[in-house]
This record gives sequence, structure tokens and C-alpha cells, in this order.
Amino acid sequence: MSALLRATSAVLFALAVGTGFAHAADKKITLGFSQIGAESEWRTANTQSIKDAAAAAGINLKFSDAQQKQENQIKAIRSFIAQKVDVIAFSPVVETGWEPVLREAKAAKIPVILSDRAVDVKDETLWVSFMGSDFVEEGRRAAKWLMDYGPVKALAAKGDVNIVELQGTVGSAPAIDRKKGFEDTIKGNPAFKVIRSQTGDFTRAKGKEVMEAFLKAEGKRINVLYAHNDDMAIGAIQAIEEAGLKPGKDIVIVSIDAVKGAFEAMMAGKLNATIECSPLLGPQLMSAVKDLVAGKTLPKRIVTQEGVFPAEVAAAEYPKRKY
Ligand code: GYE
Repeated sequence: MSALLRATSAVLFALAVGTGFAHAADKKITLGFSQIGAESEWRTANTQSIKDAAAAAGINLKFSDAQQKQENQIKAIRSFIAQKVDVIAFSPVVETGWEPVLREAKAAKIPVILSDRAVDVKDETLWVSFMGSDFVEEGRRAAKWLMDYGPVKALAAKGDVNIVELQGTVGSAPAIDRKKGFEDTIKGNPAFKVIRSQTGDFTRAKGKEVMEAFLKAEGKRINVLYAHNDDMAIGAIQAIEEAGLKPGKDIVIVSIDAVKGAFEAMMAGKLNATIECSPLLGPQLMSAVKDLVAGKTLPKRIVTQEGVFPAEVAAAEYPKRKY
């Protein structure tokens, strides 16, 4: 080694050690994230949270939008593997069908974090951690709120409470779990009956369309709408108004997410309650990614803490909402 080279490498070494960022340039962590799409206000906020948090954490984010298609998510994950990213995270659109691609990630020794939604795979070593909400609990909270709501209680004391349900994307964890939590809870009172249940795909447009069909088929028999997310409830509100009925009064409405649009609907008296589901997963995802790269073991499950917001508190809470 020439004297000059030796001197240069000594200086570089000293610099690296001195700043605590040895090989900073080539050590930047790369995270591949496969997002579902942009179906709801929730999803838009989730995407923003992930992008902002990656930038703040100095993580190189490769972000891919699957436009609601599992095949696109699988393609994205394969391309992350080919690019040898440090960590892969994704929000699985549906629960099943992930084994092959997750096995490929494992074989490539790239850890996978599930963000927001769970997968249904037998081999749980195919993913390292699942961070997100307890969707069954959200369904239970929606039912509990409903069964406790004065006008609905009064109705239940006299006869049946006819409920229509707008489900989320077929086969997705939140649709399966929110249905289950709600059903299990209303079983406690035989007056509560789900008379129609169909998917509205978590979108406003589909929520409106399916609610129109419900109204056509059931008319004024409908007492309650339970929507698996706020966007579908907002779409349905439009359908209810167009049918000449008063949302929030003629039909009691409870939905999930607690996005700003839901608070606006509550303040307008058109939505009765929203159950919180936080999309702000970015910061905890980035710290999990850093922990993994540092060789730490992550908890298998990281549950988001959330609340319930009835219309009475909407105006006071609205200015504090971050999504
Ligand atoms: O509730 C809905 C979104 O997976 C929790 O997906 C998420 C759900 C959310 O489209 O609005």
C-alpha cells in the first residue's frame, strides 16, 4: 500500500469512527413496502405516514402501490427480493395465498413485517412481526356502542333491530374480523338481526351502490347500518339521503376508522359513531426496521391502541385529529 493510500484510509477510518456512522454511505437501510392501494381515507393517511416516517428515519423506502391486487403485491415482493432490500414490509390485501412468496423471502434471508393486516399462513416463521389493530375488537366495540345507544336500546325493547352490514374487501383480515367481532357481540341480544350483508370493498362508490340495493330491497325496515369503514358509510349516507331518508336518524350508522370525513359527517348529524383504527403506523414501522437491522428480536404482535368516538364528542375531537 502506498503511503498516500495508507494515510487516506486512516483518515477515512477516523472519520467513520468519529461520526459513529461507519460506512454510512453503503449502510443506509433499504425497506421495500408493498401497499394495497388508495381505496380509502385511511389508506391515504397510512401511505403518508409511512413515507414521512421513512424520510424522517433516513430509511431508503422503495414504495409500491398494488392497486388492490394480490398479484401486484406478490410481484412487488419478488422485486424487493431481487433488489436485496434489507427488510420487506407489506399490508396484505387478503389473508390467504402468501406462502410461496414468503418462503422466497425467507430463503433470501430478508425479514418480513406485516403492517396493518394479517396473513393466514401455517408457518408463522415466514414473517417476523405483525403490527396493527385488533380488528375483532373493533367489531365488538361497534356492536357494544350500538347496543348501548339510547334510540337503539328503545327499539330493541319493543322489537327487532334490523341491521344492514357493509363489509370490507372480501377475504381481507379487517372484513373477516370486524364481521366476527360484531356478530359475536350482538348474539347477546336476539333482537339484533343482520338482515343484509355485502361487500362494499372499503370504497365510497361501492358503499353507496350497495346501500342503494339494500334500500331497494328492504326500504324502511332498515334501522341500522354497520359499515366496516368510514368511507363506505359516507357513500351510504348519500344513498340514504337520495332515498329521502335521514342518515343518523331514520337509520343509525356506526362505522370504523375515525378519519376526518367521519367527524365531519358526525358534526353534520349524519353519522352516529366511529370506532378508531389508526393508520399512523409509519414511525413504529421504521423503528421496528431499525431494530431488526440491528439484530434485535421484535415482538411477534404489536397492537395499536385506539378509542371510540360517538357524535356527541365529534366537534371537540375534530381539531385534534391527525388523519
Ligand atoms: O379500515 C379501511 C382500509 O386495513 C385497517 O383498510 C385497514 C382498512 C381500513 O381501506 O378503511
